[in-house]
Amino acid sequence: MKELFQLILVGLIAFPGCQITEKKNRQADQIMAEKIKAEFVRSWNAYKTYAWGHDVLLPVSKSYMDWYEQSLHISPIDAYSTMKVMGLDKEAEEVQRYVVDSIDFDKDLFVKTFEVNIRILGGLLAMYEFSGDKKVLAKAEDFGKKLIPAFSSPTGIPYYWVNLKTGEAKGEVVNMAEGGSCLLEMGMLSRFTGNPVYFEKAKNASLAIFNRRSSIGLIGKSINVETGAWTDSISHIGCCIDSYYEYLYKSWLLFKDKEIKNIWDQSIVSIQTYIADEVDTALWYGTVDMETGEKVNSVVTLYDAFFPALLALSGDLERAARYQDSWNSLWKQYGLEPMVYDYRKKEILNASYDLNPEIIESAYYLYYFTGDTIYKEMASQYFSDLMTYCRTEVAFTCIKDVTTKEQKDHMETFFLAETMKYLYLVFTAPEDINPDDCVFSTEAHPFRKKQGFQP
Ligand code: DMJ
Repeated sequence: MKELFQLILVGLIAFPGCQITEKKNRQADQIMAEKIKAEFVRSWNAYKTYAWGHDVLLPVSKSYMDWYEQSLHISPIDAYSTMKVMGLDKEAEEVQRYVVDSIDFDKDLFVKTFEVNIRILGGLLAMYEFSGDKKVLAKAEDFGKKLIPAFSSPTGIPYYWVNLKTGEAKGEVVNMAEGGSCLLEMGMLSRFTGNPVYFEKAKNASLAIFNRRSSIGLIGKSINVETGAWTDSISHIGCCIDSYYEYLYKSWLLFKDKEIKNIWDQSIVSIQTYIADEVDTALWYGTVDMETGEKVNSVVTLYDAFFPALLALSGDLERAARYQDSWNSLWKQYGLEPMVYDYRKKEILNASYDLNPEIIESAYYLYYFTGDTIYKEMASQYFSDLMTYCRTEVAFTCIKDVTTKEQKDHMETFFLAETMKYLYLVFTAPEDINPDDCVFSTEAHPFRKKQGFQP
C-alpha cells in the first residue's frame, strides 16, 4: 500500500499535466452521462404523462398506442433496467410496484413470441435480478409458461404467434431471429426457477436451426417451423437473422453450454468465409446464397450494426473496428443512419431511422474493450444528432427520412431499454454493469454472469 502511495506521488510530481487532463476528462464524461440521464428522465416523464398504462408513447401528438387490443405495458417493463443502471431507483420502484400490483398477462391475445420474449420476459427477468422480489419472478415465470406452447411445432422452432390465455400457437413461417433468440431469457428463467425446461426448449430451437445448415455451414433467412423447409435461403448476419448469432455466443458466456459454443465456433468461420465483403478498404457483411455462398446483393439494414459489438465481445477487435468504421461513415454522411442501404451502389433503399441502438451499442463495446476515445467521440456525435433531429417537445421520436429529417410520431420501447442505456454506459461505469460481469440481452437487459444454477 505504502509503495502504491509513493508511486502515485511520484506520478503526480512527474506528470502534473496528465493528472489535470485526466480529471477534466472524467468531469466531461460525468457531464455527458448526466445529460443523457436527464433526457431519459424527460422521455420517461412524457411516457408517464401521456401514455401511462399503454405500450408506447407517441411523442409528437402526445398520445399513446398499444401493440395489441389490450396493453402489455411494454415501455415501462423494457425501461426498468435502464433506470437501475442510471441509479433512478425511485422510478424503478414505481415500475416494479406497478408490475406486481397491476399487470395481469392472462389476456386472450395473440402476441409475437420473439418480441415479447426479448422485451417483456427479458425486462421482467432483469427486474427480478435487480430487485430480488419473488413476486416479480412469479410474474416472469407466469409469462415464460405462457410462451412455452409456442415451441410445440414439429421442429421445436417457436411459432410466430402465441395466445397468452389459450396457449394456441400459429404462424408457421419465422425468420431466424424470431426462431433462435430465446436462449438468454429462457436460460435465465431456468436459472432463477431451477426448472430446466425453458432453456431446453430454447436450445432445441437453436439446434433445429443449426442442424438444417447448408454444406458450407450457412443458414437461411426464414423457415417453416412445421416442415423444417427453408422458405428464404439467402444468408447474412443482419436483420431477421442477427440475434440468432448474438444469442449463440452470449449464451455460451452466460451458461457455458459447450454444444452452443461449438455452433458459434463453426458459424463464425462460415460467416467470415462467405458473408464478409471487402469493398475498397471497407469491411461490410453482405447477402449470399446459403447453399453456394455466391453473393446475392450488398444490401444491409441498420440492425446489422450490432455485429461490431458481437465481434468485439468474441475477441475479434480488428474486424469489429473495421466494420464499425463502415457504419460510422454512413452515420456521418446523413447525421443518422438509414434503415436499408446498398453499400456497393451507395444508395438508400429505406430512409427511415427508428431511434435504433445498434451503432451505439457497438461503439460502447469497442470503447469498453479498447479504451480508444475515438468510440467515445462517436457516441457523443450520435447523442448530439439524436438531440438535433429526434428530440421533440416532450421526448424523442423516430425519423421518416434521414435525408430530410422529417419526423414520425413514435418512440420505440427499445429507445429507453437500449439506445439510452448504451449511450449512458459509454460515459460512466456502474459497478458490475459491463460486458465482463454481465451479458446484455439483445434488448440490452443485463444478466449477471455470476455462477448459479446452470440450466
Ligand atoms: C431491438 O428490439 C432488439 O435489439 C432486436 O434484437 C432487434 N433490434 C431492435 C432495435 O433496433
